[in-house]
Amino acid sequence: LDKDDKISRDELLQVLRMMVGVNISDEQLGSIADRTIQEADQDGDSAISFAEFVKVCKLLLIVI
Ligand SMILES: [Ca+2]
Repeated sequence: LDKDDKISRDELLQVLRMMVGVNISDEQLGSIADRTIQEADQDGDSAISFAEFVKVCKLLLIVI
């Protein structure tokens, strides 16, 4: 993660990869990332702040 206090789609992909492990395709991971950003991005900047990331984690319990 870089230092801008936001999680971009690429960074979210890295985090998701760590969370779900290797038994998921890049395509699936990408669609999960798109979906979680869409659902969790509250201010519309297409990046996830920490507060939004907390929401992402809750969503992931449903998505995965
Ligand atoms: Ca945002």
